[in-house]
Parts: sequence; C-alpha cells; structure tokens
Amino acid sequence: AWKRSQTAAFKSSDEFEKEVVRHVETSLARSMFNCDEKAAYSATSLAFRDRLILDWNKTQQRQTYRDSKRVYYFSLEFLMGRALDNAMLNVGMKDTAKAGLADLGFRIEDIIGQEHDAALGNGGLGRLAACFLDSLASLDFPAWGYGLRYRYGIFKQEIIDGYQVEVPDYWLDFNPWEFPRHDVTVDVQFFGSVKKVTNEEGKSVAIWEGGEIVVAVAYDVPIPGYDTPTTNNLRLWSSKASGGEFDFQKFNSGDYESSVAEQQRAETISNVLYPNDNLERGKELRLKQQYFWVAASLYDIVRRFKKSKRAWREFPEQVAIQLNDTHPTLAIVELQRILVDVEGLEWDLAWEIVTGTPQFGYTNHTVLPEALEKWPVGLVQHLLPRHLQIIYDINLFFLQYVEKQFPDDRDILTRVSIIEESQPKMVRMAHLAIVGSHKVNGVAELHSDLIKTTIFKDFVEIFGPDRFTNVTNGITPRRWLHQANPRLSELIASKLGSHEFLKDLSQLNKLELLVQDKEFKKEWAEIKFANKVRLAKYIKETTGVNVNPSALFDVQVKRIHEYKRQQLNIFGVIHRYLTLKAMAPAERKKQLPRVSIFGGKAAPGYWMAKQIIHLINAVGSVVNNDEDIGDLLKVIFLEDYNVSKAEIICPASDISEHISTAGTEASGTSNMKFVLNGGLIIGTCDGANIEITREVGENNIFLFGNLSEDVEDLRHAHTYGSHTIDPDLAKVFEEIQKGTFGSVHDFSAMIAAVKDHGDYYLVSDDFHSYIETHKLVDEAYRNQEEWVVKSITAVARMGFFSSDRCIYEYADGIWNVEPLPRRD
Ligand code: 26W
Repeated sequence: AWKRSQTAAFKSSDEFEKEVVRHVETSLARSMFNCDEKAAYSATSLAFRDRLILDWNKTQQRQTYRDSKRVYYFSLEFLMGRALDNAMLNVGMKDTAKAGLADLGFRIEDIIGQEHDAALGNGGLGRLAACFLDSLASLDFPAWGYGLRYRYGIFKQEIIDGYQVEVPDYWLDFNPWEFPRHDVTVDVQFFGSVKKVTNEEGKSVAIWEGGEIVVAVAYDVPIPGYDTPTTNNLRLWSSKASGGEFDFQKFNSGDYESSVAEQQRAETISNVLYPNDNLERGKELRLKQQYFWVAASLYDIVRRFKKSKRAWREFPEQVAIQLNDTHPTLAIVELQRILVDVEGLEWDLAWEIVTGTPQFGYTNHTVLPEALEKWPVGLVQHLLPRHLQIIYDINLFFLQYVEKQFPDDRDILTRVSIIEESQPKMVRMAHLAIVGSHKVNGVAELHSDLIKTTIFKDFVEIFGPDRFTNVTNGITPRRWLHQANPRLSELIASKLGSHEFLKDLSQLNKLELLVQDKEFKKEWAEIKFANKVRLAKYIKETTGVNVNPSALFDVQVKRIHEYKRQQLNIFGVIHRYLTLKAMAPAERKKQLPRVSIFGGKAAPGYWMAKQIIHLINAVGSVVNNDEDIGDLLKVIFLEDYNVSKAEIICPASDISEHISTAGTEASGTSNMKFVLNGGLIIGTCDGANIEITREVGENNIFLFGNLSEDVEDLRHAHTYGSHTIDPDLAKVFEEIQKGTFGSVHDFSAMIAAVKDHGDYYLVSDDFHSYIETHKLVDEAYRNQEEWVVKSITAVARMGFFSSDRCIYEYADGIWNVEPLPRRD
C-alpha cells in the first residue's frame, strides 16, 4: 500500500506545532500570547494547506505530463461544508494535529468549530457535487470541478418568534482554502449583436460584436483524496469589471460614480447564490451567471486542450463534461460556437465533436415541472444573440431528424422542440441538454424510470433507450461516517481489522456476522446514545429546551418543501399530542418518549414553506411547555440547518423521515447518511428509499403510503370526485383552527391546500398509513435488543450507497476514464 511520504505528512506533533506557531507569528502577524481560537484555526489550516499544495501541484503536473483524459464536473453548486477536519482526516494527520493543538492549549473540536461552512449550494444537488469531488480524488481520477465563487452562499436562517428570517452569509472574510489566480482570467462577452460576413474563402461567418465584457478570475480550491496523495482542483470563477479597477476614461473625466457603478455591476454576477431549490424563476442575472461560468470554464478547458496540439476530433476523447442538471446547458451551445465561429470548423464536424462520445453527459435531478428550466427567447436574444441563432440551428437540424423518423406525426415536433411555442416563446433547457448529450441519467432507479416514461418519453423514442441510464446517488463515507461519527468508524475498523471499508464500503457486510455479539451490540448502542447526548446538549444550547437522550429521536432535516411533506410530519406530531392529552395519566406514563426534530430552510419567496416552519415552531412552544406531556413529546426546530450541523444530527437519530409524495423526490441522499450512521428510516416508496429497502431488507425500514403509480389517479379523484379527509387528520385541523397553536389565520392556507385545493401532495391519503407506521416504530423501539440488531444489519448492507460506487459507474458507463494513481 502507498505510504504517505514527506509531502503531506507532519513528522511529529512537534513539527506541526512549529508550523502553527510560525503561521501565527508570520502569516497572521500575531503573537502566541494573543492567539485565540480563530487564529489557531487559521494557522492550523494554513499549516495543512502548505502540505496539500505540494500534493496538489504534483497531481496536476502528473496529469498534465501524462496528458490524461480529464473529467470536468460542471455544477452551479458545491455544498462543501468545512474543509479543515476533512483535510486532516484525508491526509491521515488528525491525531497529530490533536496532540499538537492540545500542547498549545486548544481542544481540536473547538478549533474545527471556528470554520465557516462553505455553503455554495441549496441542498441535495450541491451536496452531491461535493461528495463526488471527494470520491473522484479518493479514487485517483483526474477530475476538476467548475463552479462559481459566490460572495454570499445560501442565506443564514434565524428563527424569530417562530418565523424564518434570512440573513446574508458573507463567508469570504478569511478563507485559507482558496487560491486566487489573478493570472488566470477569461473575458466573457454579453449583449451586442451578430453580423454575417463573407470571409476570404467565400464562406459566410458570424461575428458577435459589441456589448460588454466581464472578466472571470479563477479561484482554486484543493480537493484532497482520502489515503492517497491525489489532490484535485475545484475551480470557482469570480466576476470583475474589465479595464482594471475603474474605467479610467470616465474616472479622469470626473465621472467617478458611474465608473464605480460599472465595476459593481460586473461584480454582481458572482455575488449571490440563488436560494431557490426546485423552483425556476427566470431571472436575467441567473442566466448571466450561467453563461459567465460556462464560458469561462469552456475557454479554460479548450485552452488546456490546445496546448496538447491534438486534432479537434480527439477532443471528446480528452474531455468529459458532466452537466449537473440543466444549469450548465449553455456549454453545449458555447462549444459549438467556439468550434464554428472561433476555430472555423464546419457546422457538421463541430456538431459531431460536441455530441461526440463521451463529451457531454446530463444528469437530471428533478421531475417537478416548476423546476424545469425555460428561458424566454427574448431574454436569450438580448443577452446572447449569437447563442440564440445557434440554438435555432440546432433545433432545426434536430426537428428535421425527428421528422424523418416520424413523418406523419406533427404533434411530436411540437412536444420535443427546443423552442416552446408559447407566449412568450421559451427555450427548454432540458430538451437542449438531451439533444446535445450522449448520455442522460436520473439519480435513482424509480426516478430514471419516471423520466423515461413521462417528461422525456418522446426522446427515448427518438434517440433510443441507450441514451438514458441510471446512476443511483451515493454519499462519501469519509465525511458521513468517519468524520461525522468517529467512534462508530473506529468500532467498525476494530472489528473489520482496518479502515479499508472507508474506500470499499461493501466490506461493511462483514458486520452482519457480529449481530449476535453481545459486547459489540452494547458498544454500538452506547455510541448512538453518546451521539444523542451530544445532540441534546446542542439542542439545549441553541433552543433552551431540555430533551431526554433516552427518548426516541425522530428527525426530519432537509429543505422545506410541500413535496417533502414536513406538513405531514407536523400534523402527525399534533395527532400524537392529542392522543397523549386524551389519555388517563396512568396510561400516558406507559408511552414511549419522543423528540421530534426538524430543520431546514425555506426559499425566501416560498410563502407556504415559511408557514410550515411557523407551524412547527408554534406546536413546539405549546407542546414543550405542557406539563401533562413532559418528556413524552418534545418538538424542536433547529435553526440554520447546514452541512456542519448535519454532521452532528445524522449520527444522533433513531429514526429519520423521508416522506415525500411518491414519485417526487428524485433520490434523496440524507436517507443514506442516516442509515449509514445506524439510524432507521420511515419513508415512502420514493427515490432511493426503494433501493435502500432492497439492500437492507423490508424488516429494517418502515415504509408507508401510496405508490407512485397511483398518484395520478388519486389527484384526479380529488379534483373530479368527492374528496373526504382522513378523520384523524380532520381532528388535527380542528385543533389548529381552535387556535391551540395561535395564528389560526396563518395556518389556514396549509389546511386549505389539503381540504379545498385538491391535496396535490396526498397528505390526507397517506395520513392513516403514516400514523399506523409510527405506531410500529414505537413498538419496535421498545425492544431495544431487536432495534440494535436492525441498526447493525442495516449499516452492514449500506455498501452500495457509497459515492465511490457512483463514480465508478459514471467513469465506466458515461465518461470512459481511468484512474491515474500517483505512486511516488
Ligand atoms: C432552477 C432552480 C432549481 C434549483 C435547484 C431547480 C432544481 C434544483 C435542483 C435540481 C434541486 C435538487 O437539489 N434536487 C435534488 O437532487 C438530489 C441529488 O440528486 C436528489 O437527491 C434530490 O432528491 C433532489 O431533490
């Protein structure tokens, strides 16, 4: 096995300490006498960063020298979380750092806790990109991520009087993990017009001229692999005005203000992450972000390719680009533009290269109609006039191709056209992405089947089934087991004889041999309990509520959305509360104590989601202060759920909720995180829950609710038949309307959505099954022996859900790339 040599390692904690002191005294220009935790964090990060840089340079040099094919992962979101803990563990030096920091008078947890999360993402899609980067590096794949360096990540959430309040997340004060590359810049053009001229060879060519230029500046973030010197690169672009700091002409002519304004306008592009999850709002600035990022990234890739002096035909063999949802779809158009307008290739040859195998792959992450990207033709025309022409040409050739295949079918042309003939006309980004990619994948089996039979059905007919495939999502076991749950990771390592399972998660299956080992089960249960104690302490510190760590911890943390049905959960909690209240004290005493924990952000403009947060908090203030109830039920809303909080929450759940309306959650990935940490789940037959069930077995998961294939009929029946509300749910509604939780008016819309507006998310249809299944959960939890067996068995069978497995599937089936390990 490879041994980490002098590059990233510290030879001793002494050497590490010296480096920390040196950074405090030089890089930070402070003395050790006033070195607080923040300074110790900065110096520790700089010490590790120095070591990473060496491996990073070597990795890049080797990839360049070997001229190996690279994968480029294009994502508008990378939800990285904290870097220091991850770097220490991946480099294998956390113990050394712990000892060194202790010697300097610090506890390593406090130092790690100083770091601001890199929160450049909304939720599942952004965190998936981060897990993929970890796996790509850990498995030695030559791969880069490309994204935007937002000045403001996802907003910070405060809960004030039970309501969500958004606060800007300015995170760049001091970020030791990024390297500005002021010498790596790209000029990106916007607006202007297109002129057709005939060149010397008598060929008609397009010239895009005028408009404005915004400069993209590269910021590089090193991505260390686990137990390998491979250190990949995440390149994030930041926007700045062209022409230096100011427009000097204007500056000198005294127009200081407008020259500053212009600078600010350019910087606006990378200013802020759009906080919508699964909702497309068609904002011009968002389209600007997309083109800015895509144009800079492609220019960078083409520049690198041209250095190799290869023929253009070889481009698809050297470069695989994965489009994380449709957000980077303009890359397809931009590459065609570069090849035709800049490089002078014939259209057909250029299009062969663009659509070559394996050039572009497109991953779809949602079937929700409101999340599918469409841009008004007029907006594209205004911002990117040449690109609109190219889109029209691509569409023309595509429709001709379809017409040949289906000569008598007019309707199919309307349905699949890249241009939607609506008022105003729209560019359908998913259609463009499918036409331009050699592979399209969904993110769980059910989801991949659904896209083939519903939203992209026609395209399966046109391009054949082989263009469509499935890659079920996964998570990195380094962050989500080893880092988040060190005790469990060490217990597993001690039983399996090594830490190899962290890179070959299927080895967990050997744990099944131990399910009857008394001592092992005891330790397993102790670790879960300790993690619950830690979470209980955190809950006390942040909310002031005392929760009993022996109670069943029931967790639902994810973005707040009607399709994810936090409203079903809180209605269920109210039902439990009413049931407890109705009991005689003697009977009540026999009930199982429970803590219902919620967390998640609502998009700032999503009114209904904000009402759901408000109801959860309102129920909490009543229930948590009800003396009849005491420890039997607590309702907690954790403020500002993010990656570093997930690392505390996931290891501490007994049961977690993944209860989307069947067919709406493409995959879900937190379901995997919870099970990997020994928590069981209650879920619908949706997304990856189905495959989790297949792997862990039906006895080790709590499934409920209607199936995806029945959803359409149920919705139809709500609208056109008679719609009766589940009687238990009706009682919950009555209680809310009585004012038991205050704000009757605020909550009326949530109730009306179920009662009067067709119950689109099937809350009432699934309510009974949900309540019954929770009874089964309570029963099962009473038998702690059995529960621990379920927990161990489930973990043992989770190997499939490592993001390493995903990366091998993408590498094999979509990118056609091989790892390039370093052996020095
Ligand atoms: C344009 C607005 C917008 C923003 C984000 C539309 C769509 C998105 C994402 C595609 C939403 C998202 O994060 N989807 C989630 O992707 C995860 C990773 O594949 C899945 O596990 C989740 O089920 C899916 O909701």
